[in-house]
Amino acid sequence: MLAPRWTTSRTARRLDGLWEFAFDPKERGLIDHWWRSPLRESRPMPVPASYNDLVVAAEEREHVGDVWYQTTVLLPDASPAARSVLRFDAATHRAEVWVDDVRVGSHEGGYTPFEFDVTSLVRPGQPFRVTVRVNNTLTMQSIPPGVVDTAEDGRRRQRYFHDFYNYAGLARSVWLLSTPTCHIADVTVRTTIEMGRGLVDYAVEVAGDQGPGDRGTTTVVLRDAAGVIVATGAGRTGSLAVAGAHLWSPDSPYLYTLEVRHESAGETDVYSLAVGIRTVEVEGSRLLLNGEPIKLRGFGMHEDAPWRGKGHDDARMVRDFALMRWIGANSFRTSHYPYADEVLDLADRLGFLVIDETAAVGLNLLLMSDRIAVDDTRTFRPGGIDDDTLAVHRTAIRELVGRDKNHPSVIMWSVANEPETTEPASRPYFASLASLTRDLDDTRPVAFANVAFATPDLDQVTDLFDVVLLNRYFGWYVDAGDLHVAERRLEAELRSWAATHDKPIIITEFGADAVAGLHSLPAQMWSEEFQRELVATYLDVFARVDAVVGEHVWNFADFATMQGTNRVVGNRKGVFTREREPKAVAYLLRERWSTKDDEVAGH
Ligand code: GCB
Repeated sequence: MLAPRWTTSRTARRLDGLWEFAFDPKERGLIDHWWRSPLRESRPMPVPASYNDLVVAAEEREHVGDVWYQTTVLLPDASPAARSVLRFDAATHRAEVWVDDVRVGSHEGGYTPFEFDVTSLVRPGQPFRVTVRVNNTLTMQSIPPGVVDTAEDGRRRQRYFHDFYNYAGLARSVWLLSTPTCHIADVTVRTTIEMGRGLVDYAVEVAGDQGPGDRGTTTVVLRDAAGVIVATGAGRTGSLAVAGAHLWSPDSPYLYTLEVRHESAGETDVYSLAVGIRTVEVEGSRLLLNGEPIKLRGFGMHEDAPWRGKGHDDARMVRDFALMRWIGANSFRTSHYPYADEVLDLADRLGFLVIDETAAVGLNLLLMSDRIAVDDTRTFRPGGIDDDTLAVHRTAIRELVGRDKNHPSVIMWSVANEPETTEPASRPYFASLASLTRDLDDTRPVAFANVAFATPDLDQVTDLFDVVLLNRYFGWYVDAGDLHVAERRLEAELRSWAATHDKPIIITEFGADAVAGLHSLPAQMWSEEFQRELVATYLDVFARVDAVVGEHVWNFADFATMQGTNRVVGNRKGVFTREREPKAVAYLLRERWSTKDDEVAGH
């Protein structure tokens, strides 16, 4: 799906701001047709933002079920729009949408965009009402999964198998887009390098034409960063050769612009997108970017901040990238869901290598069995993670790849975080996901982040994937506080992965909670000193194991979670606080990760 862009033939108007908002604890909205009139007893609510931390009542913050958003939109009198589209960058976790009294559609999944053609419902000069029912319920058939139980006092409670707060609402922009009737519906770009030349293969999908007789004409132009045309093409598919191409890399995130133009029956549509020419390959235990081995340094992250929750915020995003540069990181994982489009655009521009993850976190009924009562802790079974979940998971992958396939920063797909992969039934499940992802995109490695219990002797699925991603917590959840044992066990396990699989290994999580300002000598758990020592120990081990090609500290910043005895108002494994100030470990990482060259390049 194409990202919203202003071009000479398109407008892209954000409908962000204060919307009307109402909780629906008695589930009256659908029965009483709340979309048919202005929401009663509504309150203002900002879009984009999660609503949870903008209310003060606990039962509202923890509300399970529907909430309603509504706004009124006016098209200018002289609106040139031939086709109007209502687009939501995300609605967590599902949404149903009406324009005035007409239901225009629904969408499942909280972190990928969806849009509806509303041309026949909107008229220039006339206001129209947009009403959205957003539902935050997680079940075993949603991605991510969860269960709803009933407390002794009759309240519905949402339980889930993942460690970040279940923020909900319209956390990303809502748009009113206009395009010509016959329009460019999708563009796919793949880049290769052949004898010093960059090749940009493109495929354009057109929709809204007059039928088979009306092919129209499609032309493309590739411009360099100075705006100079370096290649042109004609037709809906083609290959553009760029002699002496500037390759995209973290050191030099060079972007070309591909301008696509489609003309048909007197209409012209224009769309342009950034293109980075680069290749990603796995060769034995090495990860290659443009044919050269690369090492990833960086973080697992979260879209998370005070008040806004998961609401996208350009200011927070810019600060996060500035801190990543300051510390010498070159990479991050979109743990544990697809991030806002804006984040990947900036990663393209600033040269970060992204492991792009679906929202499939918590496909593991054992992990939270101390906190969530499930009768049967086998994960893969009817009623557990089953064929219905698989269908939703496959759609989540299609939507992720569909949205992010053209980003040079995206170098790998992660189909899940810490799923159960020791049950034999996990194998067909993951075989289906691995082959789907490769069918959709055979230019990037496919992986998933492995959980501590699924050691090489027990794991059933790693051979189906290209890279081994490991989340490990020796010295924290196991051998708590003992870094000597942690060091030995970590090294032994990494060597055993390297011996059993000839694949690159990336440690996608390692870390320790530290409450900022808590100190202890000798270092003890929860202090800044202990976090620093644990991270230093791990980095030393990684440097000794050749197959390790990446280290992502968990986590970039402290973040909100559900309440629990092992969480101090959220997860404190951040290298930065939730307010994005450094803890002691940040200076250690900056020292280890910053090289002279980086400093010269202004990293
Ligand atoms: C993990 C999870 C991550 C948690 C982290 C922790 O393994 O992947 O979501 O936040 O551990 O801190 O427990």
